[in-house]
Amino acid sequence: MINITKNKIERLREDFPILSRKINNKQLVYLDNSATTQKPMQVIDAITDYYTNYNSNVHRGLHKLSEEATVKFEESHEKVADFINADFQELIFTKGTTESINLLAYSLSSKLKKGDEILITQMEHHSNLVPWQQIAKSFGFKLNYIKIKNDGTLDLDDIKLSKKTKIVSCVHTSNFLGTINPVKEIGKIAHENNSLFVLDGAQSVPHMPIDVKNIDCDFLAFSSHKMLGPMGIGALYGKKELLEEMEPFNYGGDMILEVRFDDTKFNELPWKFEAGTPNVAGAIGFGASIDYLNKIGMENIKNYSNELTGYALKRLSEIKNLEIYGPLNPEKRGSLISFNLINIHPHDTTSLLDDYGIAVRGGHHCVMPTMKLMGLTGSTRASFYFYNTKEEIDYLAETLEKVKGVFK
Ligand code: 7TS
Repeated sequence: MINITKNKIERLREDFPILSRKINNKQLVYLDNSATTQKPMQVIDAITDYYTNYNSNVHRGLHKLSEEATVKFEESHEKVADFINADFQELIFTKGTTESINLLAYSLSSKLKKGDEILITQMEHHSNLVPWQQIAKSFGFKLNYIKIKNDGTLDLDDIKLSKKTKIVSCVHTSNFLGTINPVKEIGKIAHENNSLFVLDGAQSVPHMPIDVKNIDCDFLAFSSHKMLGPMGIGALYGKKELLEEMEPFNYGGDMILEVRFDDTKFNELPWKFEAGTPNVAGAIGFGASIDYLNKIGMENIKNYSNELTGYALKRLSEIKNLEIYGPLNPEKRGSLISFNLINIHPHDTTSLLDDYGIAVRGGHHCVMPTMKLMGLTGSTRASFYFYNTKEEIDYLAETLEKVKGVFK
């Protein structure tokens, strides 16, 4: 395990060639890690190695290449499952968080009755809102929301459950407010009501140690590309007994044990939920990203992330006419800060920062209802990972003063 010091970061940054790029003749300062993280050479090399040396389909060939690809593919499954303390059969590869939640929403819809209720929060990413909203519309379920308080945390006194509430689904770390929700507490409340508890871990799994058994969530969705791995692959964790009872979402090859003209016997977990040729290169890259994160240690990543976020909160709150959204305690927020410069459109702030080589995201961050609730149309968001430095945050703060100067 590596304790993250300034020297160590410099060495780690050498694994990420893109971080030495120049943008507009300026050194790139990449602060858009909530959208996607950069990839180290170890991940890029693992993918290249697969395509160069053992490209083949999995679970079907009896030849050497297919055997090698299958072993590596299944090893990646194992690594990702271990990473969140899940069992091998409980970890399904999907395209990412969005597909994981769609899989769940559609598969669970057959277990619910008309009039049943689903409870989510007012701070969900569209991925954990639209799928529930649309199945509610299609099948006659009711969608309810836990309110947000003025400080950007959830109002736990507002959790209204009834016998009809069958699912509670909640974001772990908000991608806009940064709020880290008390998920163990929410899960306990859900379980006392016999509701299933679903967790959107897209912004938490990359930044802190996650133990699904300790949290006691029934399902957890996350994406590889937000934790050093490739795009187009992610995971859905589900408790074995629940996955066993659920209907598959996709039907086709690889998810079957036996097919007759009149019926089909499905494959065992996790393959029952992985129909068709999977994203083998993606899976192998995902496995390599897990190796890389384990080498640094998730506890180290979490501690450094708190330190960096605390520093950024301090530097940004020194800027006059800059409004920060979400909790101001770095222990209670993930590694991201959404803000606006008063009277300056976030798109202007974001594109002026780009002129200085700073990559941040500006816009509605896929949380349109939350923005509307707060009377906003958008924000600028700086989001960090362990390869970012305090010097980069200083540069962001100095450049924001320059942006303000442009509009004087
Ligand atoms: N849930 C949360 C909390 C997210 O932040 C995101 C992506 C998703 C779900 C969807 O993940 P995907 O990998 O399936 O797309 N969030 C963002 C973001 O904040 N900026 O770009 C993507």
